Formats: sequence, C-alpha cells, structure tokens
Amino acid sequence: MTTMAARIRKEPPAGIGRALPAPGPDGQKGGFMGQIFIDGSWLDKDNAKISVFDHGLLYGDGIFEGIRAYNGRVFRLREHMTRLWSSARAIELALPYSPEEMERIILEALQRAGAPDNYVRVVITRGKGDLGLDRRKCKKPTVIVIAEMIELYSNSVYEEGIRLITSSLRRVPLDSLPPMVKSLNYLNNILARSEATRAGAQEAILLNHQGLVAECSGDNIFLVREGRCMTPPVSAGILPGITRGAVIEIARDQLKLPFAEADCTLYDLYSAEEVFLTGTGAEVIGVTEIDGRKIGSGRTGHWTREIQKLHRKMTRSTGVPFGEFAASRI
Ligand code: PXG
Repeated sequence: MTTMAARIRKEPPAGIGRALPAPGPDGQKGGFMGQIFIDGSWLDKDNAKISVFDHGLLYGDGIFEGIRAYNGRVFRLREHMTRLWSSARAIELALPYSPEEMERIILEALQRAGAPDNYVRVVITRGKGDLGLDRRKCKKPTVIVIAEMIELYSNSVYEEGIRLITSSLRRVPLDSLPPMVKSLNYLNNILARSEATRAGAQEAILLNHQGLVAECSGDNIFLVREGRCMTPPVSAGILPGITRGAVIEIARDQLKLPFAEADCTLYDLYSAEEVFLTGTGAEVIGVTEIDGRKIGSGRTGHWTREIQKLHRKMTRSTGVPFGEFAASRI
C-alpha cells in the first residue's frame, strides 16, 4: 500500500447519508475496506456478490457507465450521470438514488480504492426477480459501483495506432434497443470484437442498417478527410460517447478544425488522411489499417496526435476531486 493510500484509508470517508452502512470488520458487509458498493454495503472483491435471480444476469436487463479518474479527479462525472439517467429513463428503470447521491457513492468508491488514477464501473440492474421476463417481479434495482483499474492499451499502441476490420454484424437498429442506451446487452459488440480478434485486428467497425458507419464495439470513430474532421451523428445509431463529446470540443473549439457530425461511409474511412477512435478506456487512439488497407501514412496522424495531446491535458487537469489527491497533486 502506498503512503498516499494509507493516508486516505486511515480515516473513514465522509458518509453519503442513508446509503452508508454502519462500520464493521474489514472486508465484511458494513466494513470500511471494501471499494465495491452493492445496495448500500461496501464490500471487498471476495464478498461482492449478487443474486442469480438478478435480471441483470438473467436477461442483461440493466444499464452501466464506465468512468475514469486521473490525478485524483473524476473526468466529466456530471456528463456520465446525465447519460446514466437518460439510459434509465429509456428502459423505464427508476433509480433509487439522486444523481448527487450517485456522484457521492462514486467519489467514495474512488477514495476507498486509494489510487489517484482509476476506473469506475457503475452497474444498475432491474434487480432480483423470478426466472420469467416480467420485470414487475423485480421490486428494487440493484446498484453496483466498482472502483478498479481496467486493462488499458500499451503506450506503443498510441504511437503505432491500431488495426480495424468491418464486422459482419450490424449495430442494433434505432427502432430496436436504441444504441444510445448504455445497456447490459453487449453481445452484439462482443461478437463483433471477436471477429476483429480472429482477423488479427484490435477493434471492429459496426455499420448500421443503411450501411453507414456507426461506431466500434467499445469506441466512437472519427476521421479527418480533406482537412475536415467528421464523426457519425447520434442518429446513425451510436452511443453518445463522453470522450466523443470532449474530442468534438477539442477539434472544433481548441484546434479550430473544420468539424461536422455527418453520415460516414466506408469510402470516407478508406480514403481518409486520418482515422481515430475515442472512448473512456482507449482515450484517443489512431487507426492505421482498416480491412487490410493502409489509412493515411500508416502511422498515427498529425491531427490525431494534436487531439491526443489536448485530451491528455484536459483529462489530467479537470474533473471532480476525490480524497486528498487533487489537493496534494495539482
Ligand atoms: N461506443 C460504445 C458502444 C461503447 O461501449 C463508447 C462508444 C465510448 O463512450 P465513452 O463514453 O467511454 O467515451 C463505448 C464505451 C472497454 C469498454 O473495455 C468500453 C465501453 C464499455 C465497457 C468497456 O473498452 N464503452
């Protein structure tokens, strides 16, 4: 344990009102060591369990968010909460906490985890029901918050870029489960990603049912063509990425790059000078090959590098502080 982490853990973090259970022995229900929140209890990894009757497990009935913290600050926390509440409304899931309470739980999970750079997964399921589809049997949503680092791309990937393939699977259409909902149904994305893996590529492009570019299995996609930066609009059937939003601000407002949210075809991608992906996990990552074709120079492009730099600066210097990290480091 680092000195910093030890300091953070010495005192119990500030309570979050009714969500915080009474203190108990370390690592057990009600203890202070756990960094995993389940329905009001703080648990460690070994004890963090939910029911096999939970409809999140049985049917993928639920929603989630993936959030990053850098230098003791949570990046775009309010935007993540806004998207979470939009997803909840879209699937008629009444969340048992307010956005402010949810934010406090997230900050506490990060404080408990004790690392200034971290990842938070928020999962809200329909809750415990029976083996049938009827959601009326699920009386109370299950709320899970996990603070734990995810595996990230290696540094060399940011220099060298990644390879993509176009998946044979289409993005779920807007008139089915709206792709704007960050739901627990990721099988379409997972199957697309495994096509990429089989082909020796790192990510898969999903087209929509019109044959237009939607997004990748876990990232949004951008291109720079004839000096113009473009990304598919939300109406193409994509997740409105938080990183996508930040990168649009960087390209349009900071770099003054001509920018448009516009329908993109594979032709646009193949003939682009630069293609890059955005996501909370991937951040901003250059694409150097699509379907075996070289993109641009075959290296991470000029504008992609500029956007990477400014995104790095933005993520490391803004956000909601937690613990003592932000005060001591910035
Ligand atoms: N599209 C989809 C389908 C996603 O799942 C993004 C775009 C980017 O959104 P943000 O808000 O992160 O900029 C995502 C992100 C992973 C992983 O391990 C990625 C996501 C979720 C879980 C894991 O790469 N989603």
